[in-house]
Amino acid sequence: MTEQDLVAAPAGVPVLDLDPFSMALLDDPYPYHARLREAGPVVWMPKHGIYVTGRHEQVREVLNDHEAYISSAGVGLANFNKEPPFRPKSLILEADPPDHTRARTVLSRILSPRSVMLIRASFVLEADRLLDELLAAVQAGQVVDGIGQVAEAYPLKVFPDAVGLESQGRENLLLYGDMVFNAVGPRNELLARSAEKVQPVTAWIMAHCQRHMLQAGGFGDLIYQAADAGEISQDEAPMLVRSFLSAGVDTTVNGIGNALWCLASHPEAYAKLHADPGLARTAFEEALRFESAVQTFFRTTSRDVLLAGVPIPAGSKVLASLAAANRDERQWPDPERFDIERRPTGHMAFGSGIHGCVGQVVARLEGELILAALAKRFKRLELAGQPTRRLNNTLRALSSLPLRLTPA
Ligand code: OVV
Repeated sequence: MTEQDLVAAPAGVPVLDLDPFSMALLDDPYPYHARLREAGPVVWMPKHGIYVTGRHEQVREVLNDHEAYISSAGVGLANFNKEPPFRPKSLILEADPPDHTRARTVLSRILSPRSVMLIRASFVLEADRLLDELLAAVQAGQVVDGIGQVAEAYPLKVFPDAVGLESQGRENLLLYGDMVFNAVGPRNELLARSAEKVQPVTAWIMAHCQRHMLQAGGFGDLIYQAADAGEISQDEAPMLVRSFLSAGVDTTVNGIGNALWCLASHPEAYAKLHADPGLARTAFEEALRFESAVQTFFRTTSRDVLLAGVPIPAGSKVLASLAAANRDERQWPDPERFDIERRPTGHMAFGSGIHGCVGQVVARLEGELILAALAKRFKRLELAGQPTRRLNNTLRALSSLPLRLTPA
């Protein structure tokens, strides 16, 4: 008998006896998402002793009521009030107001639309440089791997450059992201496998959060300047740089990778994008809705709450499926259709509320620029073989995406 078996099913809540973190459901989550939405506005999963919601209205409600649904007890399955966190808690992700507010204020300013305008030109230059290289490779007859050569290559160049990180060792950012996002799930095989490499990778990350490792004027240095100004303490600065390095790369890599997969599997959508590269921004947005890079986050109830009339006791873990909400037929007309002319305002891929992605201006910039650069150079983008998945407890990720590209 496991600990989970002891958690009795609460009365009046539909029960769904599934493990959303099993390999099978991570590999193909959409039939499970449909069952989740259908079963009710909130369901009980005995396997992990959690409440789960996959409808847009309730996901939005959970994320927007940060007093009832707190983050300081962790945004994964683990309840930090009962077990120690796997790493020192993030000062922004795993915090509630008022602690959260100070960190958020600093990061919001560093990643604001105004400040991102200053890096736009360099992001444009790099997208063009990378895609010119890709065009040359295609003209030389190569099949392209959309993940390695585009989805990983571009964010791994522009984002760490913007943070002010050295070029050496950036592959650690992908390994660290894989680990941090696996740690949002249960202690399953996936977490065990990514945690095997935890020590050297964490050591590299933490070393690169130090001030002397960060180029003056970059996002990392700007955090230390905020500490100099007394907005945060000197001890908090490296921890906030860690947030950039945790959340800033694997997310955009998979956002872009998934967008390429969507376009490769919907030729009519790519044809539209090629005809009008100005659609790049909404195409990226629709890909975020359709194949959300970050699939889920948890909250913990701070008190007894009612969600869609369902009573949830204090101290419960609530799983919000951003990805299921993004295909909720109650919210979206024809949700299973990938339509780059849809304006999917209100999608949950960046979350919502006070914890909504603070880097979304940068993420959208990367997605827009890489898709526009691609659309301008190639008239067709097709699958050249079976893509392979990289299973992760939280990320929807591919490890390879063979593409046949036809120059315009
Ligand atoms: C995985 C993740 C998402 C968002 C923020 C952070 C981590 C953080 O470390 O602050």
